[in-house]
Amino acid sequence: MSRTFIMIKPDAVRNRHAGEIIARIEKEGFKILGMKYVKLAENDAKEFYKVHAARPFYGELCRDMSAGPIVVAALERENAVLHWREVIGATDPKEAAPGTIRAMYAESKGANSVHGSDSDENANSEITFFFKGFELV
Ligand code: DAT
Ligand code: MG
Repeated sequence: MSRTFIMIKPDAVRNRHAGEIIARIEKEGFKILGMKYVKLAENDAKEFYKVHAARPFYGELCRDMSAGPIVVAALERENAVLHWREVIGATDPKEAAPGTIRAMYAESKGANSVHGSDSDENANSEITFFFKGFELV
């Protein structure tokens, strides 16, 4: 068993897809260790996405990610990181495979509905960013 960290981004919450995405989490066999509904300040988004600080879209990304409420969750499953990346699809919804969350719901490469950790190491640090130990059940 391994863990991943996921976010339902502001565009998906605004477009009322949060419930369908949570249903997909359950259908894909993930155990929900922790989940909450929060709104990031722009500085929180800057800290979370600091690995992308040098990329041209960093400012827009941090503004978009703090523009409205999000759902954050720590999930457990066999191969959690890889499986969730398969379920969400490519970063750009135009390149995302049919049936993936981004193909179904994303508006654009920036407003792409969901986040998923890219490694076990980053999953653990992203979970720690949002959750205290007692919030993981
Ligand atoms: P992913 O979310 O698929 O792991 P990433 O880590 O490369 O993608 O980038 C983080 C987020 O930044 C991504 O979900 C949306 C945004 N982003 C990435 N590339 C972008 C681009 N070329 N233009 C606008 N936003 C972009
Ligand atoms: Mg990434």
